[in-house]
Amino acid sequence: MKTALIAGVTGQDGSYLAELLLEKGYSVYGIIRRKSKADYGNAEHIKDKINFIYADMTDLVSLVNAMKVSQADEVYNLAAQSFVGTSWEQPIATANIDGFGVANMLEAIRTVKASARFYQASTSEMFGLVQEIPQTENTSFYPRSPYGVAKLYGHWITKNYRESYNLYACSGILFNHESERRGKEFVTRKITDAVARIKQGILNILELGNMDSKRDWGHAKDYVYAMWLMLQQEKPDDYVIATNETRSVREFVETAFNYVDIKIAWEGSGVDEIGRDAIAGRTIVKVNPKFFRPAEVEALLGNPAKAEKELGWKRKITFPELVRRMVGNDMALVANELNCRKL
Ligand code: NAP
Ligand code: G4F
Repeated sequence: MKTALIAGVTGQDGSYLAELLLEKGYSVYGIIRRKSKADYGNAEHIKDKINFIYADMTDLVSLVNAMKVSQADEVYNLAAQSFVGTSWEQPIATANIDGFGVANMLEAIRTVKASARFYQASTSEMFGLVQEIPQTENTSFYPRSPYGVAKLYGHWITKNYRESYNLYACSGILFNHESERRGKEFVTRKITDAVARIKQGILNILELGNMDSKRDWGHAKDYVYAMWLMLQQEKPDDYVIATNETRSVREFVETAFNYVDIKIAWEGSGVDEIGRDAIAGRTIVKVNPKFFRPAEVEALLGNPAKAEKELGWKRKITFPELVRRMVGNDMALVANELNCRKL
């Protein structure tokens, strides 16, 4: 039986990865942060199957302990301050967790069990102001947020430890991936939650920032499988994981409302753009500049050809299916919330 240690097990990806590894018969250890009230986040439903270890990416001693206790064969670092917007409000914390935290984990592996295989959650945010379209493993980086800059350090220190110490260390350069478990601060879940609330009459308007922004959106369940594949190869390497399709935030809004039979009619432009319910006529989407970012990543499009060829990875869940699942899930959650209010 193999043993895995997942940092970030309470997050979106960590919970899907834990499910995958448990299905494969792994003994799974998960890093959890001490909070005033115990909170297993997205891993609540599998909490009895995971061996939790209290640790923090900013605390080397706790990561050394996590390695000693777990004796993990595979270590997945999915822990991060993962919201780009917050990285301007907490640039130093973001650097400490998303950047130096990776060095802490690599040092813990190197000193406790150098034979362990390591996965680092790198990101398409590192491409930022994109230098070519589509982006591949060879595209130059140009991060546009404190988050992107911190992640770039994590990416390079992973490569450096591979080259310096011959560690089996890989980075997955993952493009946006979403799911029913996505935090509501991210644009996709913010939209699907609002669609469900507007449809069920408890919200009037969805307020968004830059609707021209384009992303390459996949489903998290497909993407955690790629993480596992990366650690099963003969040699460690870095891979882009993406769908090779890009859509604007506006298209995501249209698709999501379409699943609850609301067609959007757009009017105006820039900060004055609004979206009306084409039948009822009322405004249900508008722009609020408070959601604009100090520097934006305008468009991302990833080419996963290397992962498809070398790992045999292929995404299964299409964009319409991703949106359908997220809207369906939020419709059910909101209906449940309304039922509870009536009781
Ligand atoms: P997420 O849902 O925000 O999960 C982040 C996880 O990190 C949570 O378990 C969180 O624990 C943990 N964490 C935060 N700070 C920590 C610290 N100081 N010490 C230990 N754990 C800490 O993020 P996700 O969407 O699953 O993403 C997983 C990873 O992939 C992240 O590194 C993210 O930056 C990266 N990534 C994500 C995407 C995407 O589109 N989802 C794309 C590329 C890369 P709490 O529950 O205690 O907060
Ligand atoms: O959903 P987002 O916040 O995701 P973003 O910034 O692309 O970051 C996510 O993907 C990265 C991979 O590229 C990960 F590394 C990172 O951890 C995270 O998972 O924003 C997507 C786009 C942005 O251009 C943003 O400006 O949507 C735009 N947007 C427009 N209105 C909005 C909003 N974003 C948010 N969060 N909220 C809005 O109201």
